[in-house]
Amino acid sequence: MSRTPSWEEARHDDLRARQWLAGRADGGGVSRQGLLELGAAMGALTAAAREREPVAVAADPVGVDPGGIVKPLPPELLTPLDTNAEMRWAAMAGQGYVVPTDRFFVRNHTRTPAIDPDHWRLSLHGTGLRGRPGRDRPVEFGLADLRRLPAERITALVECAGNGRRFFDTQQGTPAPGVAWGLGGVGVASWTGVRLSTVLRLAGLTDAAVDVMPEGLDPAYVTGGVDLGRVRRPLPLRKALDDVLLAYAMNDEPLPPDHGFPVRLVVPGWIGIASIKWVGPVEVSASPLFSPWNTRFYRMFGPGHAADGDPLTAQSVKSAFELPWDARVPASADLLLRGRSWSGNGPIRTVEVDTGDGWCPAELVAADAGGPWQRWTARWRPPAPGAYRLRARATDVTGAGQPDRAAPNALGYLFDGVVRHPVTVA
Ligand SMILES: Nc1nc2c(c(=O)[nH]1)N[C@H]1C(S)=C(S)[C@@H](COP(=O)(O)O)O[C@H]1N2
Ligand SMILES: [Mo]
Repeated sequence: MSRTPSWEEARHDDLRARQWLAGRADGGGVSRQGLLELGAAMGALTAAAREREPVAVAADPVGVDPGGIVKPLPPELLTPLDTNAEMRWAAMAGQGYVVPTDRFFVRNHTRTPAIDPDHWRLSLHGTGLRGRPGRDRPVEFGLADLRRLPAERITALVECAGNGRRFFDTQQGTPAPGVAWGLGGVGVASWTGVRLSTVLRLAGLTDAAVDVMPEGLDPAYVTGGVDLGRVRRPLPLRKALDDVLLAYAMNDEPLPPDHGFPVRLVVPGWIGIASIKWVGPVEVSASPLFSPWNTRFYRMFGPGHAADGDPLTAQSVKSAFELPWDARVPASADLLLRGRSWSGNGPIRTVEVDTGDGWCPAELVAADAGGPWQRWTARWRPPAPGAYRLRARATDVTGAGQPDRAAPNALGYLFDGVVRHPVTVA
């Protein structure tokens, strides 16, 4: 599979945000004023988060129960977090390369919609398609139409840009608003579907097209008193024509409701929000597009960043042990620690583990080389009963690694610090 360099996502985001600020990009329904007001509200919120004070505006429906998720949430597999559910890393012990669907994390801005597959349509429209812009009816595909097109199966990682956000607070004392993910806002699955490029070409893509914006059919997202409309985010045409899939199956079963039934995007290598679930309308535009999800959110704000925020780069390097948080393990036993590491820049090259007496190389599972994440093992014989902090850190092919302390940013994205995993030897 080809891989679009990660800088391309950053460059595209930055360009579109600047065009939007200059009034030269279309946002499909959200006014610039509305977003600026939200920006002020978010500013108050992030300031308050730094001060640890409650404020009147809420960034996310904090405390909302995950009743909008359809699948069961057994506590040994998933932990509810507001409208979302986080995978428990202990639930990956003994599993294969992919995350079984029953424990794959769920990130819902609102709730999982019930969609009737017989009436569902993928509906493409916009000035980047052949025909008289604005006057022609959209080009539609039903589920059966998509299934008749050439199918492709890929193994791809989906990770929320806020994965690891909790550790900005618990390890570094710089809390950020938003979903307080540990390390379980990530998963790898196999995805089957049709290439977005195939559908775009059938719909009459022209040379004038520059951006493609898929939109979810879940309820509109309201935050800080502003209705931002449906979840959507533009992709540059180059990425849309590269390796993006319109997936209708996950781990060889029909896509489950929580993961985008009947059809979602899978955008390999890009942050999770790019992989729009429950996709319905797709705008194909000859002019640049923006959405709140690449201007107001999913940018780096705060000290050391531009006033309008810097674009997110690729997902950061992370490592996780397949152990319960505060695991209890027997003393004087030989343990085989297992874990996984991953990076948005590309494959992992090395992993090291520290159980308390220095960094030692972990053994990489050879079969995973070059894939979206890397399994590893490390032997440990706990010397004595007591409390331990296990650490793992990885380096990817670009040389990016994991610092002891992640650089904070106002919205708590791209945590890359080494996580201290508590273990009690009894
Ligand atoms: N329509 C829609 N698509 C969406 C979202 C959403 O709330 N609505 N959440 C996004 C985010 S932020 C992430 S991280 C991924 C999560 O995919 P998953 O729930 O299948 O794990 O879906 C993305 N696609
Ligand atoms: Mo996300």
